[in-house]
This record gives sequence, structure tokens and C-alpha cells, in this order.
Amino acid sequence: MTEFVGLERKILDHARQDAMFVRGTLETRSVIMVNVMSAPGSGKTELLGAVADCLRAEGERSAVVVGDCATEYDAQRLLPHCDWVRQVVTDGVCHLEARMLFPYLDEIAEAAPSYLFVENVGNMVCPVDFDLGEDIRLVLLSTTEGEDKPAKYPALFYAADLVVMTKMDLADAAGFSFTTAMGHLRKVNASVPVVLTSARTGVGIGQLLKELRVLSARRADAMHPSG
Ligand SMILES: Nc1nc2c(ncn2[C@@H]2O[C@H](COP(=O)(O)OP(=O)(O)OP(=O)(O)O)[C@@H](O)[C@H]2O)c(=O)[nH]1
Ligand SMILES: [Mg+2]
Repeated sequence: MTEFVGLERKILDHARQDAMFVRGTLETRSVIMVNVMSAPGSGKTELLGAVADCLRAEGERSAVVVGDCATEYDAQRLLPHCDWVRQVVTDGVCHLEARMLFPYLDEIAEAAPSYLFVENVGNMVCPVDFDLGEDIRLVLLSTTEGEDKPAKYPALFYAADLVVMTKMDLADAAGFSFTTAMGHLRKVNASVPVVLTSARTGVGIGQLLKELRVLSARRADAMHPSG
């Protein structure tokens, strides 16, 4: 048992150091990293395409690393929208880890995006335990998956810096109750900002970008309090 605990601590220490390395590297390049986490199919890729379009329209560059157990489908979908995209195929692993980003850090720096979005593997349990070196944790809840997800997966919603309710265009058809969902969310995270979006209609995408900018500025102030 003692040996197991020792080994677990060593693994976690390594993971923490890896995350610190990623964070430090991106910070020196003024790249804000957003770790995007949610259930499979809740709309991460579609949302990131819409956000990247919005950034491009405002003259800013975006980069995405997308993790999936198998296929490069999501990277192919994002290519027309983003300035730099890479797919990490995890071969069945249910989350991304900071060290998986190491091979791409030089390329990301060269691409000079204002935002690096990391679309984690679709999963509401495992990704939250792994710090990737991100500045912002973005968590999605889609109108088609049920209002109770914050209650069922509290660790994920507790860790969120920003929650996005996606597929609002389907809310009525799915019988989604915003009030019920907010009730569940507020029990696990009383203050996290919430944005309602539809990647199909474009509703809320500008607001999401605004919230990301507020969080980025707050993060920069925390890192350099005097500046
Ligand atoms: N109507 C509607 N459909 C959406 C919206 N966002 C995503 N979808 C659809 O929902 C499905 C899943 O969306 P994805 O963006 O692939 O979801 P994901 O979270 O990236 O999925 P994984 O990468 O498999 O975890 C696709 O068919 C999308 O076209 C939305 O805002 N409205
Ligand atoms: Mg996806």
C-alpha cells in the first residue's frame, strides 16, 4: 500500500511539473490556453469552429489541439476555421495529459495564436484530474444531455472557470429547462459565469468571446499584479 501511494505521488508530481512547463512556455509567448471539457457529442468541436471564425473576423489567430480516442475527424472539421490544428489520438486513453502537448509547443509558438484551445477527450470524469497547463477551464453542458449533469459530475462543474450551455436552438425540442439546469449548477458552483450558445445559429458566440477575454485579463493580472 505504501509503495502504491509513493508511486501515485511520483506520477502526480511528474504530471504537475509537465503542466508547469506547458504553462510557462505558453505564458512567455502570450498564448492563453483554454481546456475544453464535456461529454462526448455535447458540441465542443462545433463550438470551437464558431469561436475561431469569430476570432478570425476580429483579426485574431487561433490554434486547437484536439484529443480523441480514435480518428482525426475533429481536426479535419476544424482546419477551415483555425490557423493551426493538430489531432492527438490517444488510442483509448480517456483524457489528455500535459506531456502530450510537448511535441507541439514550438509549432504553437510559431503559429502565434492569441488562444490555444485544447479540446479534451469527450468524458465528464477523467479529464478534470489532469492539469494541462491551461489558463481557463471551459465546461460545456448541452441542452440534449439533460439538466442534471452538474449534479452527477460535480467535480467537473466545480472546476469550471466558465460554463457554456450549448445547442440552445434544440432546447425546446429537448424539453430542456434552463432554470432546473442552473439550480443543479449553482449547488456545485455558486459563481461560475454561464453563457448560452448555439453554434448553429451563432447565438452567444460573441458573448463567449467576451467572457474569455475577461477571464484572460483577470489571469494576466493575477500573474503580473503590478503590471
Ligand atoms: N443543432 C445543433 N447541433 C449542434 C450544435 N453544436 C453541435 N451540434 C451537433 O452535435 C453533434 C456533436 O457535436 P460535436 O461538436 O462533434 O461534439 P463534441 O463534443 O466535439 O463531440 P466529441 O468530440 O465526440 O466529444 C454534431 O452533429 C454537431 O453538428 C448546436 O449548437 N446546435
Ligand atoms: Mg469533438
